[in-house]
Amino acid sequence: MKRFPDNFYWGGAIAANQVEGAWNQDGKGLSTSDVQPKGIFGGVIARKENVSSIKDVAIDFYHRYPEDIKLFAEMGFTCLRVSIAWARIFPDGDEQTPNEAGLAHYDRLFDELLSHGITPMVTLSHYEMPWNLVTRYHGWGNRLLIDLFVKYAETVFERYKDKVKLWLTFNEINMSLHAPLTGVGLPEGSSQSEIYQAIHHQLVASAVVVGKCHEIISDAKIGNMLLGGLLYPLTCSPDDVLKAMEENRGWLFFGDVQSRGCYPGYMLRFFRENMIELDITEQDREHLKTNTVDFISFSYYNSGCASTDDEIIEKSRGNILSMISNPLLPCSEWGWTIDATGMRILLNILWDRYQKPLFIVENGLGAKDTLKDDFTVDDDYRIAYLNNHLYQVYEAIEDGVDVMGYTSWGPIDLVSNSTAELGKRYGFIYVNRDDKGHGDLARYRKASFYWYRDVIRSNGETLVPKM
Ligand code: BGP
Repeated sequence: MKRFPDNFYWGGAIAANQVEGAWNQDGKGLSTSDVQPKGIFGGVIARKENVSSIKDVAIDFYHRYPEDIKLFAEMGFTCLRVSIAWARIFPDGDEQTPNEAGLAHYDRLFDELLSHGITPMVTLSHYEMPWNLVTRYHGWGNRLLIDLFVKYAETVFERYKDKVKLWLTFNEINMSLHAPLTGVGLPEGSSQSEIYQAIHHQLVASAVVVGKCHEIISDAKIGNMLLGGLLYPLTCSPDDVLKAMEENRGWLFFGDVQSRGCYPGYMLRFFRENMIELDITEQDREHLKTNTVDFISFSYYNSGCASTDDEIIEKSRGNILSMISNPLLPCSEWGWTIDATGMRILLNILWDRYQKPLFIVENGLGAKDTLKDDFTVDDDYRIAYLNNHLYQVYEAIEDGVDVMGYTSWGPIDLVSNSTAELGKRYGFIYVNRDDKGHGDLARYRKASFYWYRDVIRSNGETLVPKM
């Protein structure tokens, strides 16, 4: 019989800056997300009265969360991954005391989830930080950020210790290499040395808060979060195979540090050969070594290819992550390769490498949906994508991989991270708002809503090998 483990977490994942809105309410400070209205690759604007962003209201989750959580509960969610907006707790990031209104908001949110039997999983930092930390301190380039982040983390651990037992440190921590402003608060065009130094500070901060979390909430589990940027060699030439290995290490290295507690030899070689001299103290090494994560979480949307052919590499520039498309696989409307088997491969790679429980905290299909006159949406393409990926999760579990749970990305439509569109929809729940901000924000159940409800109800038994 095809079953997922008992106590497998089923649910969805959202991030504060992509759903909440209320960008300047209840004392919230300006964040890096607020100054990037066109998404993380769209540049920075100066926030003035007359400049607005789709994220200012987003899907108004800040006010509508009780209604939305009710819908998640109707699907049978046992877990919802959310993030706390750091700038709601410490508006400028460097205050002595936290903003009580911000803390109270998340109290209400967690209470609401718990009252529906939904376990909150909280990301401490999901693609936003107080903007003041960028302008005043040079972001994570400044070692002081470690202390400021630890203070923020301790504050929320203390406050929510009875309510939240699952935590993640930094969302897609490896993304800083591609979007330095969003990841580590450094301007585009920063040098490799500056970026890796900022990343080092973030890795140390991540380790310190793992320790703090264990101290403050003895029964909590805390994980890291990687963008699973799985790459295959474009051909079977050993040079391409080696290139794919190296490029995969470019993101796996974050997991190596967070899970194994030190920089791997191949990174030391990379730093040496690229004249990158990091300021790593003895105390940093100690923190990394003693505070490794309890589990590994990751996002997986698509795979790509690696090649040593310059012409092919040149053509792929401009893609997010500059991934080379796999000629054998189809793509989404946004050009993201669709590769369900990659889910199984990735789960096995991470399990073989780390031997720690894995949690799939993002996966899904961004697509254009049509709301019909009867307020339903036929999103069979989304059902097929999710079914096929989830079936491969099942296969990986059969392979012996320890998988804690699955939270699909954007269970309710939300603002896209890369392009700030609302028309790129991931949800089981349709939100009536378009890219221009038109619409009354009403929520409607899509066909996938009922499909996911049945998957959860049957603990995976209704999944089929391929749709
Ligand atoms: C991940 C982010 C999410 C989310 C998702 C989908 O990289 O962690 O925040 O947005 O990708 O990407 P997009 O919104 O660009 O479609």
